[in-house]
Amino acid sequence: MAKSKNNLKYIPTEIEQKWQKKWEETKIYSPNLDKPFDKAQGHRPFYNLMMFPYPSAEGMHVGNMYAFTGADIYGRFKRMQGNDVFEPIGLDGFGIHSENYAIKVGRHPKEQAKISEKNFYRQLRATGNGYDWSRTVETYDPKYYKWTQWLFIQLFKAGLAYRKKAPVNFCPSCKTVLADEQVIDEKCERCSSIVEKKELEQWFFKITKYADRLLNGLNEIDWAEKIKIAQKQWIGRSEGMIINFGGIDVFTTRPETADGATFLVLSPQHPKAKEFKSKDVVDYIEISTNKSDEERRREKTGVFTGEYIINPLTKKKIPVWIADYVLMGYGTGAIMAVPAEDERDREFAEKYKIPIEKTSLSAKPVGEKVVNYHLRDWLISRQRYWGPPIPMINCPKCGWQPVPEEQLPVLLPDVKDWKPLGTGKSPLANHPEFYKANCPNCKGPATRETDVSDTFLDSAWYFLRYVNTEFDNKPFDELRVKKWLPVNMYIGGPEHAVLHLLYSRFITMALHDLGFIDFDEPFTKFYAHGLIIKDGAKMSKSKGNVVVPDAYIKKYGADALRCYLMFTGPFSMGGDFRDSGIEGMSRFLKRVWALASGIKGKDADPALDTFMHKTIKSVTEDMENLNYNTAIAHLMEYYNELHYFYTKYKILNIKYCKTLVLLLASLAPHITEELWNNLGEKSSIHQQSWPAYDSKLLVENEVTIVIQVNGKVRDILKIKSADVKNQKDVEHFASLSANVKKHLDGKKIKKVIYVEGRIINFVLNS
Ligand code: ANZ
Ligand code: ZN
Repeated sequence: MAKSKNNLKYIPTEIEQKWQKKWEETKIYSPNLDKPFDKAQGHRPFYNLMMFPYPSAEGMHVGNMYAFTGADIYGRFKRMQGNDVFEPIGLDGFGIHSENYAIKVGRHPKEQAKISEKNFYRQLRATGNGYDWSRTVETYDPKYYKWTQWLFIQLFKAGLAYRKKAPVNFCPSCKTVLADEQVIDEKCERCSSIVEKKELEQWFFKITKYADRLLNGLNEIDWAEKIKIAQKQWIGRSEGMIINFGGIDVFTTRPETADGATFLVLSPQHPKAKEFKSKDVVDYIEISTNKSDEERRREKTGVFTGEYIINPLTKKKIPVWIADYVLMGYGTGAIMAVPAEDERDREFAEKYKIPIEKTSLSAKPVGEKVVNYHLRDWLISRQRYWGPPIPMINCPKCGWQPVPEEQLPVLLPDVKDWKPLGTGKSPLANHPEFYKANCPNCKGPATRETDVSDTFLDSAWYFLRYVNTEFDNKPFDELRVKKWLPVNMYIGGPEHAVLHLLYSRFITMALHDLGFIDFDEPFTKFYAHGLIIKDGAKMSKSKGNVVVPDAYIKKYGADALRCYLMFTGPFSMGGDFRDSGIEGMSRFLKRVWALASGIKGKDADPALDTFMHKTIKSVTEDMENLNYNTAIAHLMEYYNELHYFYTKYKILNIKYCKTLVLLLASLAPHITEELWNNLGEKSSIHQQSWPAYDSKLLVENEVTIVIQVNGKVRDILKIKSADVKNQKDVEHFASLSANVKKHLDGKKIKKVIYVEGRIINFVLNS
C-alpha cells in the first residue's frame, strides 16, 4: 500500500467506473429504512430529495446535471455529518411531454419510455451521484400508477374529486385540455400553440377547499421567500364585499369607493347578459366566448346594453355595460366600475367616454363580507393516451363508481392507435375491450372512464412511494413514512414554484386529513437552485444551446465536470457554462492527485494547523449554505498552502492531505475515494465523518513587518508569528506586495536585510 503512488497517473474514466460499480455493490448509499428510530443511537434519518425529473430520450444536458449534482453534494455532506441519508431517484415519464416526444420520433410511448429510462439512468450513474439505486420509481410502472389510481379513489370517496362541465383550455396541437396553469400568455406551455376554449365534462380535484390551509401552511415551512410569494399570489386570497348594486350583485374589494361608481359591468357570461337581445350585444358575447382570459384582460372591449341602474349611494343613474375584462369565474361576474380609483375601469371609461367622478373614499354601502380566491379547482382529466387511466366506471343506473381497489391497477392497454384524436376524447374511447365494464355496484353493463389523469398527479405523491417501493399491497407503510418524512431537504427549479409544489402540498394535506399520514406539509425545507446559462440564455432544448455531459465526462471525468459546474457561481444563482472553465478544474484535480499521492509523513506544523482549521470552518459553512463555489475556492487556497509547504520541505504531515480529500469528497466523489484508498484507508471515504475544526486553533498570532526597498517604506506585511523565523518565507510573502513588486521589477537585489519580526529591507544594485 505504501508503495510510492506518485507514478500512478490520474485517469478519471478508469477510477470513476470502478467506484460507481463498487458503491452499487456495497450499497453504501442504501440506508436500512427500518433501522429503529433512535436519536441516542445516532440514527438521524435525513431525506434528501431532488425534484422528480422528466427526461426525454435525448437525455440530460449539463443544466440538468447541475441541478442533480448540487442536490447530491448536499446529501453527501449531510451523510458525512452523521446523518442516515436517503437519496432516491426515479423519473416522471408519463404525460404529454413524453407522449409528444414519442409522436415526434414516431415510436410507441411505451417503447420510447424504456429507451429514455435506460439512457437517463446511465447518464446519472456516470455523474457519480449517491443514489439508492435499489428503490427507483417510474410513474409509468403499473406498480406505481396502481397507487396513483388508488389515490384518485381516496379523493373521490372523500368528496374531493368531482365532475363538472366547464369551459376548458383546449390546445388544438396537443389535442388535449390543459389546466389554467399550463396556459401561459394564451399559449400552450408545451407547444406554444394558441389555446382555444371548449366545453367538456371533466374530473376536478377540490383544491380550493384547501386554499386557506395552503396559505397558512406557508408560515411553517423553511422555503425561499420568492417561492412563498409565488404561491400566495397564485392562491390570491382577497377579502371583499358583495353589494347589491341596483339589483345586481357585484364583488368589490373597495366598498368605500362605491360613490365613485359611474357604470356597472357584466361579464359576457353573466346570466343577465343573455337577457339583452340587441344585435350588438349578441355579437359581442359570441366573439368574447372564444377568447382566453389573458386576451380579455389585455385589450379592453365592451358594449353598452342601453340600460341604466341607480347607484344606491349617489342615487344617480349609471349605464350598464357588458365587457369581457370582467370574468365570470371570479367574484359574482359583475362589478361596480370606479374609474377614479381603478386602473382597468379608468382605461375602459376613457375609451368609451364614460364620466369619471371623484369618490369621497368613505362610502358605506351595505353588503355581505366575503373572501374570494383566484385559485381554481385542479383539472385532472386529459384526453390523451400516455397516463394512468382514471379508475372510474359510469353506470347508467348507479352513476359514477370507483373501480374496486382489488381490481387496481386499471392497466393502460397496449394500443396501436394511441395518438391524440382531437375530438375531445381519449384514444381509449375507440377501444370497447377497454371501456366496456360491469358496474361495481349493480354488476350491470357500464362504461369505464377513458381519460387519463394529469401527470402532475403522478408527481404529487412520489416522495411517499420512494420509502416503500417493495410493498405491492399498500402505497406506503405507516412506520416508514413516519420515520422518513416529511422530506428534510427538497431541491429543485424555481419554475415549479406554483404547480408541482402546490399540488404536492394539497395531496399531502388531503392524505393527512384522511388519516393516512401524520404530517401535512411534504417538504420541510425547499431550496431553489439557479440555472446554467449558455451564450446568454438558459440552457434548454428549446433554446438550442444544450451541452451534453457525456463527452466532457469521457474527457475530463465526472468529478471535474461536477466541480466545474459548481464553481460557476452560488448554487442558488446558477452560472455560465464555458469550455475553458472545465480545463482549469481538471488541472486543479490533477494537482490534488499529485500532491496526495506523493505524501510522506512529517510532524504537524502550527501555522498549517491554523490554516487547516480555518479551511474546515469555511468549507463547512459554505456547504451548509450550498455555496459550493466558495467551498471550492477555499479548498484551492488550502491546496496552494499545502503545496507551498510540500515543495519547500518535500514532506508533509498526512493529516493535512486527508483533510483536503475529506472536504472535497462530496464535490468530487471518485477521485477522493481513490486517494483515500491510496492513503491506506480501508473503508469508503463517503462513510467517514466530516472533519471537525477546533475553534481555539482558528486564531493565529500575527506580526506586522515593515517592507522597505532601499530603505524606503513600500508596504507592510502581516504574517503568522510562526513564520517570522524563516527569512525565506518572509522574503517570499513580502515580494508578493504589488507596490514592492513595482520597485523591485527589473532590478537586481544586492542583499536583503531582515530584522526578525520587524523590518525587511531589499537593497538593490545601484
Ligand atoms: C371597485 C373597485 C375600486 C375595485 C377600486 C378595485 C379597486 P382582487 O383583488 O383580484 O380580488 N372585480 C371583481 N370581480 C371581478 C371579475 N369577475 N372580473 C374582473 N374584475 C373583477 O380584485 C377584486 C376587484 O376586482 C374588485 O374590487 C372589482 O373591482 C374587480 F379602486 O370594485 B373593485
Ligand atoms: Zn350500477
